[in-house]
Amino acid sequence: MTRKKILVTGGAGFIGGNFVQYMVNKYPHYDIYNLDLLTYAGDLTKHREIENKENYYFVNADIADSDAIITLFKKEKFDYVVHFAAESHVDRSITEPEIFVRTNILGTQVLLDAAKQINVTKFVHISTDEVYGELDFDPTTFFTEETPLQPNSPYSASKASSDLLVRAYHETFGLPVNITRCSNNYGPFHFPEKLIPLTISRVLNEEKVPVYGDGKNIRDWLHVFDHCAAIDLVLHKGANGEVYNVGGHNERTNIEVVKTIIKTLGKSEELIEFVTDRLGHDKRYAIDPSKLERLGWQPIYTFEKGIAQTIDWYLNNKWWWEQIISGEYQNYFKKQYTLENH
Ligand code: NAD
Ligand code: TDX
Repeated sequence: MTRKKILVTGGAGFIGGNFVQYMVNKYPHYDIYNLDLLTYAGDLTKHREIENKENYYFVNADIADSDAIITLFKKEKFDYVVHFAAESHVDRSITEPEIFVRTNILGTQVLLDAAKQINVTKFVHISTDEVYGELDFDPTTFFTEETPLQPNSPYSASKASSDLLVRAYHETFGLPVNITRCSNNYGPFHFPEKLIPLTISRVLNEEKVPVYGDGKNIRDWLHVFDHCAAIDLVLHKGANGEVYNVGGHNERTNIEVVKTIIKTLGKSEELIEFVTDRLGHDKRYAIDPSKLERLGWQPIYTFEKGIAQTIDWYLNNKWWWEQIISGEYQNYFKKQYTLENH
């Protein structure tokens, strides 16, 4: 089999990290390069089981540093780029939008330019369903690939901007690209600022769980392992220039998610604390993934199976998340929330 070089950006984060592990294990004849700046969201301890494998490499770099990126691309001549690196937390984009513009927009443009210069075989850009804006609560409506982009937060606006740049590099320069737009991921190594790992870690520590507004906003939950399989398929089989939506068929209100976690862990619902709503809080996301299903993808995880596996993972891997919530994260949490008992 032909040896390939694959650059994964943001491979020290949640989804990129799972994807790096999936690819290193599945394709021993591919060299997987994990490029990451190691911001607050990136950590390499998650890779202790693969870090000594012969087909795994780590590069510490900033995707917005064009000199470093061009030099690296010219040296390594990557075949494929799978681009996850981003500022990814909506709440942080409300308080610090500037870094979202730099990393998500400028960083993507720098990577596209470098990919164009070395003629990569494929550039897969990992985007989000949030670029489509929000749906109302009518359960028969879904985001399709044709839904207009109407991002509502600085985060989703920066992701939509990067999607448009990816499209433009395909239309203008013929760069072979795909864009994937997925729903909310969950699973191992999910950073505990996001709803599911925040709830699991706080419930395990008997701390209050902040639920925004009335808790009735709906998200569609996609297990990260199903997402990795989807990206693998798009990387190898996606038609150039196409967008693929990735969704889990698992819509839940936030309060249902929180109550499920509390019940599974045998704790009291008194831990729930309704707090001030997020500004511009999108009501509902839901995906029509039929285009990707036609390419050959089906999710394996129901929400019930996935959340049980995820809770088990957090119970068995306290070494990972306890080190994270004991550091700088404490300052973030205090700034973000005004709960009585934290
Ligand atoms: P994450 O925040 O867990 O990880 C992001 C990674 O990018 C971190 O390792 C960080 O160090 C790295 N990074 C940040 N800025 C960088 C820079 N300038 N240069 C190099 N590396 C940098 O994010 P995630 O949840 O794994 O999301 C990955 C991608 O998937 C993002 O593009 C996000 O928009 C998209 N996405 C995420 C979800 C989700 O539910 N988490 C859903 C839809 C789409
Ligand atoms: O403390 C909280 N309380 C709460 O009620 C947090 C952190 C969140 N929420 C709500 C807000 C959302 O309706 O839970 C829902 C999920 O919130 P997040 O985990 O912050 O995810 P979301 O804003 O939906 O965005 C996620 O999915 C799409 C990822 O963070 C994005 O990167 C991705 O693009």
